[in-house]
Amino acid sequence: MKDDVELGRLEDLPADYVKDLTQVNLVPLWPSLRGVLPPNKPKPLTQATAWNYKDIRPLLIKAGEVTPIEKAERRVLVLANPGHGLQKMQASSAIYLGMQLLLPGELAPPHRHTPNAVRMIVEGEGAYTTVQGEKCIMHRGDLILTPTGLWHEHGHDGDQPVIWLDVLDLPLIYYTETSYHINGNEQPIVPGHGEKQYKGAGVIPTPMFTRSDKQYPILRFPWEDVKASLISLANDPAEVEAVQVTYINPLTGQDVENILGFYALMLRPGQKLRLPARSPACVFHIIEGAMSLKFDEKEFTLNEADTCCVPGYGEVFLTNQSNQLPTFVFMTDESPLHRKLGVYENWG
Ligand code: GTQ
Repeated sequence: MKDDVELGRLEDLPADYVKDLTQVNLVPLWPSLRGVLPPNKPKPLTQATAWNYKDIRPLLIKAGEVTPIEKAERRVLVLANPGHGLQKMQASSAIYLGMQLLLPGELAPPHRHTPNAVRMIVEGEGAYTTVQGEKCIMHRGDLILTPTGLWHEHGHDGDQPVIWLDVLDLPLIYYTETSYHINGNEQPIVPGHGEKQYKGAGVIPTPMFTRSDKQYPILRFPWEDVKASLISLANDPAEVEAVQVTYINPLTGQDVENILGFYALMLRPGQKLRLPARSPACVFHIIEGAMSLKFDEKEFTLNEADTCCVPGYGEVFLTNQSNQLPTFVFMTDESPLHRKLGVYENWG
């Protein structure tokens, strides 16, 4: 069957026939067949979209003035993709992005929920997230996990605003009608820090020859360690083109969370990098430096703390804006989800 064959439209059907169908909750497939199964390639709603931190920051600080934490629980401005409609609050089909503000002395109260979350710290010192009793200090560039079902609350002992980027798989969890939360009590702090226990990439703690069966051994990935890994990779071997690392669970070697994947990328001074067309949508967030990002006919300049989302199935061209300094980028995508669903593709 040729794709240029026009299928029958709803308007081609007798009106009383369509009415009879509707009456008993039936729908003809053929008027919608090309919509749900487009030829050769999906037609994503997700549009390549950038959000500049210089636009977000003053509006988020204003949110701190107009809405007390008690009236927000989480004081977040959502980075919404216009392709999905802003009210849907999604960056892509599976990814939610939000910028969260916590002011000195505030507490975003304890809860747990089915969506998985991570925080990428953007600005400020003195705040922390407690995850299942483990106190995770926030510094710029750190990644803190709050995987599905784990208790978490955010507190702030410092004296300046703290801002971070929330990345959740909320749109997918909401779509599957499995999204809910439970409020709880403040957690007693338990001793120990996963990122200290699992400090070396090649060794893990095995007291008395036993491995931990913790599902999430590392909850906080300090930026200084990730940055050092990137710089080391960039130098050995010096020819490696894409200087990229994946945040993994050291006990399984798999991605740190079930649905979204998290990565850090270093663009060498002056580097241009082409990323292949792959099925997952992808988010880019600048930790240090600046780059341009080109997708289809759109081109964005991304400076520190800027964030950009692109749909799947298209090449992405990144160019470091500096010939002297590296640029460091945090990335999120839907690869773990696509692999589990069996729909992951890399078109090269
Ligand atoms: O900090 O727990 O952006 O529950 C959205 C939902 C952040 C959080 C969000 C949440 C949180």
